[in-house]
Amino acid sequence: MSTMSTQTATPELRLWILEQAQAGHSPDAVLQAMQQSGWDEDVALAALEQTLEDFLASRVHPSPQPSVPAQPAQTAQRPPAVPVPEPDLAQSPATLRLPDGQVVRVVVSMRDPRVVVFADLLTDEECVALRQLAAPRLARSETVDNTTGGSEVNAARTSAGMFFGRGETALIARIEQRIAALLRWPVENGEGLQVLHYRPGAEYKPHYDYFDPAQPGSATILQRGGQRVGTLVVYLNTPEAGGGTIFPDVQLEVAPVQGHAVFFSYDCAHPGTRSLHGGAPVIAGEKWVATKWLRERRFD
Ligand code: PD2
Ligand code: ZN
Repeated sequence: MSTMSTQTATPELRLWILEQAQAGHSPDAVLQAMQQSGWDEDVALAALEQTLEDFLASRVHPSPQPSVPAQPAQTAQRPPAVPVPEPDLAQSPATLRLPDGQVVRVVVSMRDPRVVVFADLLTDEECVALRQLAAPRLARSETVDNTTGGSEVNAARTSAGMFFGRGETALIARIEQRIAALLRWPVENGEGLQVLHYRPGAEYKPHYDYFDPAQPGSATILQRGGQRVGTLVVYLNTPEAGGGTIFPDVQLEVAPVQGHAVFFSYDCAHPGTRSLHGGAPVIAGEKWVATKWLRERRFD
């Protein structure tokens, strides 16, 4: 840090930062608000970056897994299973007609890990509109180096992202209702939609979306809505090449196609769920996704 300061980030400040990010405010806006309420710029920036980094790290980043053969599910110390979102596929339907009239096709259904690929979840118009709404609010992918005053690309963050507030616009509310009906999970248990934008070469390294209870930051995060129990990644465009969503434990790759979506659930915070997944590098073109994370309880 270039400035000595006696100010430090309190747990309350860190929680506030996370809430602002979840509510859809850009890091720049959060930084500005912190400065307006008297925080030194360097301290505010450091607290902001550390809090967001800790938040990301609280999702487990394992060492690379052997690619073959698939590991048997780990059962030791596996916490008890909790209810998870689940589409109504009991009769193996080819399509699901949702209450708003959207007819979604079921493309792939896998039991372990629980993964379902849908086509036609969003219309082309909805995908375009979401991209346009998100684009001006994407977080910068560069971080300022306080010692040199220059900027550097953070290697761990190769995509840019933003959060919408839940029900923020009529379009967002309609999409959230559609997802709730598809996955039979209350709208209130969903986090705000996150939009990510990847450029060529950008990727999302394999990770689990649940919060690691062993991480110090997790207790605070889990107070609001409990654990994540399911993820829906919706593709908002079709990259020219690359950018699939991969599940390394079962060597599955889902092709990103505009309007399609991949759903996966995890009934406990344990690698035995085989929910390890990542975004493969984009080879050509760009990639846009909207992610909806589903919590155990109301996420208010
Ligand atoms: O963009 C993806 O394919 C992807 C991959 C892994 C998104 C996420 N995780 C996520 O948003 O959690
Ligand atoms: Zn993920």
